[in-house]
Amino acid sequence: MEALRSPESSPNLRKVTLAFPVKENEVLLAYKKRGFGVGKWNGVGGKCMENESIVDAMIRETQEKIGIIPVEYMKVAILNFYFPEVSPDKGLDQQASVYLILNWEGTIHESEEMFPQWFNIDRIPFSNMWTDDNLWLPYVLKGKFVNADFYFDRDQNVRDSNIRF
Ligand code: 6U4
Repeated sequence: MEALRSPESSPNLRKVTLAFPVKENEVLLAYKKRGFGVGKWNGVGGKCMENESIVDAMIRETQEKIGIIPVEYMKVAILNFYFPEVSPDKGLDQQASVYLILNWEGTIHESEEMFPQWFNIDRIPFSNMWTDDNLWLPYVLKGKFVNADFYFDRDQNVRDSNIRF
């Protein structure tokens, strides 16, 4: 059996962001209309550009994808996603920095890439999300910081994980 790639063996994980606006007992998810993760509800985000800080990428991606500028936010997780059955050349292995957005400017709207919708935190549509999400999102919404590694099979389901709270 092939060895799993690990943080040590994949030092150059692509940096991506995931952000979740929250208010009272609701969280905003966005439906991915195209690209990687198409058809899934997810946080808002995307790839960091070269020489861009992670916070700047989170703010830019949130503005591009749902129209708002985060002004108050907190980092709540660092998640390493590995796709050992896909060639590393495809660049799918990635490290997501996850934020809750507590306050923002502007009005939430749909973009070409994402359709946003508020969900009660007790009714998150985990069956239409990445399969790792129910292993960490409930915890970060309760205020825990999560560090985790997730390994996916070729159907994009979690086949192994290592979660640290
Ligand atoms: P472009 O090139 O603009 O289409 P971009 O939108 O920047 O790409 P993309 O489509 O590669 O990024 O998607 C990366 C996004 O997908 C990031 O926000 C992280 C998220 N993502 C990837 N794997 C995930 C996983 N297993 N669980 C999860 N989010 C994941 O919750």
